Amino acid sequence: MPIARPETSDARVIAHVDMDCFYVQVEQRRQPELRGLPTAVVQYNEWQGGGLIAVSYEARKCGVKRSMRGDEAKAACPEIQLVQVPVARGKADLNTYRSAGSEVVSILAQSGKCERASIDEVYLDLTDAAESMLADAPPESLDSIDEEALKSHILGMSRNEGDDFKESVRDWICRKDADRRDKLLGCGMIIVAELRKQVLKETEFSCSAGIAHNKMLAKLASGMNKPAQQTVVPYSAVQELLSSLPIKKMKQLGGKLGTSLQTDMGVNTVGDLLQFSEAKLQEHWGTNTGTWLWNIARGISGEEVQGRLLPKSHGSGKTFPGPRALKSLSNVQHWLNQLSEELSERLSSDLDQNKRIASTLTLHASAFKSKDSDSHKKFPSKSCPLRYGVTKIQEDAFNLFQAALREYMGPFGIKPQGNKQETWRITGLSVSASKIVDIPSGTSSIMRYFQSQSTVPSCSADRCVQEYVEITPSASEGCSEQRSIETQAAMSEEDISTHYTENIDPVPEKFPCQDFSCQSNEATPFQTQSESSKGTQRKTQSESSKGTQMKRIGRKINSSKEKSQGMPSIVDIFKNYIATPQSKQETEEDSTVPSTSKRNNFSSRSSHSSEVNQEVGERKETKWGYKIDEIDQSVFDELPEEIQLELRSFMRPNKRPNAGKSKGDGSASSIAHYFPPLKR
Ligand code: DCP
Repeated sequence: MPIARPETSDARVIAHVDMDCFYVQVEQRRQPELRGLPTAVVQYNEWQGGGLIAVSYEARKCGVKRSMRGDEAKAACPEIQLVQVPVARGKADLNTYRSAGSEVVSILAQSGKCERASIDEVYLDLTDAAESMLADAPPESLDSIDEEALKSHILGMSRNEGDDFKESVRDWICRKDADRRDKLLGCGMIIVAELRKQVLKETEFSCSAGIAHNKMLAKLASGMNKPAQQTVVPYSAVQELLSSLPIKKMKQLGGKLGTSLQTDMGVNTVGDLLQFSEAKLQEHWGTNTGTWLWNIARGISGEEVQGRLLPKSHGSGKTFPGPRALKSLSNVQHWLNQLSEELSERLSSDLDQNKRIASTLTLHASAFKSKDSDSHKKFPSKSCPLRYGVTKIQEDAFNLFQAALREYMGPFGIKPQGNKQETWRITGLSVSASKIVDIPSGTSSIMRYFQSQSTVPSCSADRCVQEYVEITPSASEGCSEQRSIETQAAMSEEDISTHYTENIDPVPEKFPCQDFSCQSNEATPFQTQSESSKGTQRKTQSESSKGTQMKRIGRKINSSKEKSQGMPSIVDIFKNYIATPQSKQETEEDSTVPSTSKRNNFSSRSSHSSEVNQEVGERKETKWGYKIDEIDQSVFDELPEEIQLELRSFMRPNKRPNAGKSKGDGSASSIAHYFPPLKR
């Protein structure tokens, strides 16, 4: 079936740049003696050598995979070098990797509109740069074309046997009869090759790239030839690429919707979708999803590259799988304090470096109850206006938790069932700060800004605590006189369990390591294209003097010592201000998936893992089920998209209150009904 050809004037040049085995490269830069050796980065626990989260290409050649544990990797490749993820506050500290990613972004951002898509992925809109090149110095006019560009893989490029690869690429780039789209892609190839070389030179990191006319195709292409290579998708190659592309490999089709397309409609490749009319797809999947499917079958995607270099939110999370689940209020508070401290640090540095301020604090947790038919009930997420200062964040986070727990446990809290009381277990905690905006310049306006953000509280923190203590059995454990002893006891238990229980499951083990920073979809004044082209770190003189002022403020905000000494700080502005928890659950519970979905590979891993979990768990606590599907999704928001999608599809097997309804029902046709929206 012929593909509808969009207007030539729509031709854009989009690149997706993806770092190769990123954490490994960061560690190899830190320890150059590891370069060229089979290397893997592992989780910080020691159970079976820790879970692998990044594997070098040398190690991959020996059969080492990310799903393995350290011991397995050693068995497969005895000479493998295992490097532990840095740890801070009892959890993985990703700051090194995050900063390394920022180094790359600041180089790439100089070439055009740049969107930081995850910790190691960037989209670039190079249309303007390619058009300028085509106008001023088209490839055929160049004396020579860079070797790196000549090593590009061009999908669908015909080559006679014996032809020199690079010569063929040169001919393709310099074809006089090429259409404008291909000419622009040729320019894009040269620009991206140059950028990749620059990244390598300045950061020592290699990366791979995909170059195409839209984000979707560029992303597909970047993973096709790794490491350190680039792949181009000319318009003429789109149909062939998609015709053989398994449906689940397509972005956003890795989960339930993809499975349902396979089982309900016999669609195995993206190309198979071409047999259905738009109306038919809409009839089956609703208006928006139907149109979206019709478009992707033709390689059409209108998604713009967002000018966004800074994260949209900051967060810190940790999971407590299996027997490590938290069971006392004091233990929860201990971990919330750690997470809040990290969050506060990141907020201060954002304020310091970027002059940005966040206004909403959100608490997410995942939990299960000991004996409840309603055990799938989700632990509600709660938000309140954010108050700066580590102790305030800790306080508010704990209050939010208690309010959420009260809601989760229901009006009675304790439900006598036989002689046993119902209790709760927390398997994941995270705190995040969102609604980040640039602050007005100057200290006084910052103060005004904060004052204007204050709202009248509807629920006092004390009341929340009080109510909570009244209703839950575990709350009694949180009484102040017991707290310190309990915390110590609980902590030593956590330490002990680390040796054999942490990260038993191959998937959730990633989460403790994934303290996250969500990415913004909204450009800020720091993120406009013109600003981007000046580089992320560049500031005008007046901006840097503002920066100095902000540094002072940032320090004040972060200093609880100063606060205790009674020095004025922004924190004091909020002294009469109390957190108002608001449930966020509804907005986050919008995923609707087809009922016909079957378990995917991850699901089978899950069931296996649960068994392992249970087995190991029984050694310590016995009988606590581990509900992996309730782990907070935001914890891994920083991971590459396809991994997020894969994990989401695995983690949300039961969330479909209205399954079936949306099918054939145009009114329930939003794509958001089929999978959770990416917070990007
Ligand atoms: N990561 C993680 N847990 C996962 C997947 C990834 O912590 N389950 C981290 C480690 C990776 C980084 O994110 O280095 C980027 O993930 P990618 O999927 O891009 O994989 P790599 O960059 O490691 O390898 P590749 O060269 O295949 O992209």
